[in-house]
Amino acid sequence: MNLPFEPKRQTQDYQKSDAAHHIHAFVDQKALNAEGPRVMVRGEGLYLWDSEGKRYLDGMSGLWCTQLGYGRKDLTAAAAAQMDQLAYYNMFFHTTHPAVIELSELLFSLLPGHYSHVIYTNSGSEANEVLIRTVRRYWQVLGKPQKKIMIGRWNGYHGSTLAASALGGMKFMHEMGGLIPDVAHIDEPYWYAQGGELTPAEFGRRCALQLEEKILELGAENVAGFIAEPFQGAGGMIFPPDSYWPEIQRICRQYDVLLCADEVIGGFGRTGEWFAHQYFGFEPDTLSIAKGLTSGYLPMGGLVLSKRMAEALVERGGVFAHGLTYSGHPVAAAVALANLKALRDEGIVRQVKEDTGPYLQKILHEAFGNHPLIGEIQGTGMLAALQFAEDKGTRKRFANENDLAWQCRTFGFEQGVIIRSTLGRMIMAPALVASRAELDELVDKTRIAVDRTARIAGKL
Ligand code: PXG
Repeated sequence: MNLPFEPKRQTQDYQKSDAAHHIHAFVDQKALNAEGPRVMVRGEGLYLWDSEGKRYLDGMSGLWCTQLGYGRKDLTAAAAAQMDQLAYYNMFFHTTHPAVIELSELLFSLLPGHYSHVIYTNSGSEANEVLIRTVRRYWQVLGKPQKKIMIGRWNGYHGSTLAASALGGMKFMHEMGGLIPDVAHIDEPYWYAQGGELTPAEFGRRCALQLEEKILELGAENVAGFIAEPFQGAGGMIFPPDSYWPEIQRICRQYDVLLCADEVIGGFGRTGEWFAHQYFGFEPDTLSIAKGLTSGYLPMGGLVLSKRMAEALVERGGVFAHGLTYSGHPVAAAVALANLKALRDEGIVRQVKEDTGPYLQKILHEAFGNHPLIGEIQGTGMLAALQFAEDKGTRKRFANENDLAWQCRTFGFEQGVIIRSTLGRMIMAPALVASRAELDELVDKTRIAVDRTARIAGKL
């Protein structure tokens, strides 16, 4: 075994105990128990090692979150120092603490000037739970308590808790445990799959106009907000056509509907801008954040509010009936602060925008621009999606695209690279600190996995 450490136990021993105690995310647990999960034991930079000593280039930043990669000693040190000084306190009953204050000062120095306040949570799901109550409270304070309905999108993802999954548009999630009242959905702007004969620009506008139709159907006086990811992440790393966001913004403003951007994946430099809405050029009223806020080193999320909303809630709202034990947790805040400092002071976000991001997109286009299996490449910064196509001319997708993508992901693992599959799309979101050499390795290994998949699909 070629390990930079001694695993404490045998892989099968871990797997047996894992099967005895865990229900894993989004998987048939019985099938997983039969197969046995990979046991990940160490991370350094962009690399992970499993308990068998196999090394992987992590092309997904964990779950889109390790902006700085693994093993950053400055983050470890920040956590240890904060634990020594004040391991826990809270923001209840008229108290606060320096760690959370310093984090917020830095956070708002990185955000556009029209945001001022944040409600911290432990996760992205919680950020979106808080969103629903906060948006409704805002309209109550403005004397419009009937404005309660949230509009989301089919195939959007906003988390796994009850209300967050209801905002999302994953029907198979709605079927497990139900929806909540006062939530509606419109179509996703997935041109490749659903655009038909329309140009991307026409399709983008058509999808945006669905929002207007839905608002008119429900009555603008009843609609509180529209929530969407600037680009869909879990739904397949889908970028909307350029015509989409300007039209969505116009509609939200016209009907006095809050525009709520879920920046859980897009935030903290992923696109080469600090936040994805800046990349797409629109101005949301709220931002849901998590993941890259701490580079995933500790759980932390939040709901960022515009000055306009915060002013109404603070000056006219009275008691805000909400609070989480771990909101603004000092250790998570100290790690987030160290993380954001590193992203800023080491010029990492700028590097993604000016150097490594364009480089990744260039080598992807070289490797897959004419690939027989790939119909479209989307991406920017440290983000990319490869769309499988059975017929590139007509954009026909494979009937078994899900199986093919899963197979491609498995080939990737065999090759020592972790890429994510969704319905017919392969996704990459490597750490923002990836070097050109690591990006070369990511694309080279992905190419081998995609070629093997193309052979199975009869395309090579
Ligand atoms: N919003 C968005 C846009 C997300 O992507 C959440 C909210 C929920 O965050 P928490 O912290 O509660 O998980 C997410 C999470 C995947 C994948 O495979 C994506 C997520 C989580 C796990 C897996 O693409 N996104």
